[in-house]
Amino acid sequence: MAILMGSKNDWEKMKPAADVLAKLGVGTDVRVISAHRTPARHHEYVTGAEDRGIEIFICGAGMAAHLAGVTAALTPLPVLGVPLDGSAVDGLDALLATVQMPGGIPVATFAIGKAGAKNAGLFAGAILAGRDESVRKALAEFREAQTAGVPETPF
Ligand code: RP5
Repeated sequence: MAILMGSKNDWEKMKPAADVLAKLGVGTDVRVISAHRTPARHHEYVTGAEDRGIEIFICGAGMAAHLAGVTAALTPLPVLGVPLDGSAVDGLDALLATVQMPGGIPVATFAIGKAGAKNAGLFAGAILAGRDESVRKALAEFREAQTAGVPETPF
């Protein structure tokens, strides 16, 4: 599982993806790779990923967020895009840049920011759960614990 982000400044917002995958027992390779600032690193990492056993990409970026889309252009593997806030328009730019892919190059786009990162991690786990019994069990336990942690009243 690869978790890519456009800047080291994105890590705090992308960490929930790594945290939830750790809870599911799924290892992650976390990298700072920018479609704009490090295009050669991006190309090399993504095109060699399948041979290194990467099955899914989670890509988080802010502003003109092309990281997920360009990653999807370079690989047939599933790409989960997380638009990040922090810009002058609070992530709306990243949301549109991530979600508005042309037909033929799919990116599954999640909510802006930390909630999107967490859900991308859970969604990646759900993909793996189709063939991995231990991830399936861990996901069920996560849901049970989450439900049990919701109080019946706010007092
Ligand atoms: C994007 O530009 C990054 O994903 C980040 O969210 C944003 C700003 O990057 P920094 O200037 O903080 O490095 O490429």
